[in-house]
Amino acid sequence: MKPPERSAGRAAVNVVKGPFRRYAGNPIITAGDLPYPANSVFNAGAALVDGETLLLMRVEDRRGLSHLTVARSKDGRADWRIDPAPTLPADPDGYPEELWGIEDPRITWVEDLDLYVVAYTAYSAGGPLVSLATTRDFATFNRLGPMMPPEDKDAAVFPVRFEGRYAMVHRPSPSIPGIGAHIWLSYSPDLKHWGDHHVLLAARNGGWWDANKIGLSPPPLLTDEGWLLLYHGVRHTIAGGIYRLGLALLNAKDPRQVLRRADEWVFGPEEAYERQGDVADVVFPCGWVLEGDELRLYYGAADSCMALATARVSEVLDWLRRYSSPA
Ligand code: BMA
Repeated sequence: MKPPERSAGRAAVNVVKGPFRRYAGNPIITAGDLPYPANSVFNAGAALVDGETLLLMRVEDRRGLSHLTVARSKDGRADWRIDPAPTLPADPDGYPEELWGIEDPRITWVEDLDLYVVAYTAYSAGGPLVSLATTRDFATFNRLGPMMPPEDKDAAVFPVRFEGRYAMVHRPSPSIPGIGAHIWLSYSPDLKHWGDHHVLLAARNGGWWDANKIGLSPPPLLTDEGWLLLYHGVRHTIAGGIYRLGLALLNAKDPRQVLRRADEWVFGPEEAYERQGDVADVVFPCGWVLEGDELRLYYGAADSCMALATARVSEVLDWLRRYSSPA
């Protein structure tokens, strides 16, 4: 029997080609592309605004604290125009929960508000928590303040209401060892007061790729088959964590019902820019945009730079059907 081919990384061995294809020009934005000094740029939220792709990027400055900065591109791939100074700096004087910066924004266009709602992590003295802000133009923002106490991250609001209530996905982290960090779903009549909390998707146990700690990646996307959920799972190894991505599908009318969840990860760190950086082996998307049939997934790579992968929604749904059984 022929021995398996050797390769330098894990990429070439037993690869299942998933629906997401990396853009050949990756990474699309690095710290060197910013018009001011910074350590890294990663984990951007994304939206289509005035016919262009807008990224609200997490920029880590040279103190180690993060703020958010806008980049715009006509084709969502190249020729990014980046704001000359931080677009949304942390405001620890007005909002003490932003003491150590703001991170990982997820953008949702909420039709009945006629506004974008940005869910982001505010790094407070008590730990990271979920804050919301609204904007129409990504130049001025209206902070709604902290929504969930620490530790809680990886939040996004749904674009529609369910029986009159807003809904938000988020990920509280229990401090008790052995209790996993699961994805939760909460409801609000006014975007401010949240309750009716449910576990939406639980981290698996033992040796699974998504054991112990999972979190939402971009905001849920409505498809013909339900809400498509892309989430990250963290596998803890002796060498550190590996951040990979998995897929699930939620009922369109009642997102508490999980219709499907794939067993295998659909995308993980393979390329050098994903495997080496400030934090090795991380792919971390906070935004995707759908233009025509093309789904563009924007992800932070190795907590250092921004990268892009594209797919067709139909291929993503086919893959999910193939690698899951109905819940
Ligand atoms: C998570 C978040 C992300 C980060 C990832 C990998 O907990 O803090 O911002 O990209 O870890 O370091």
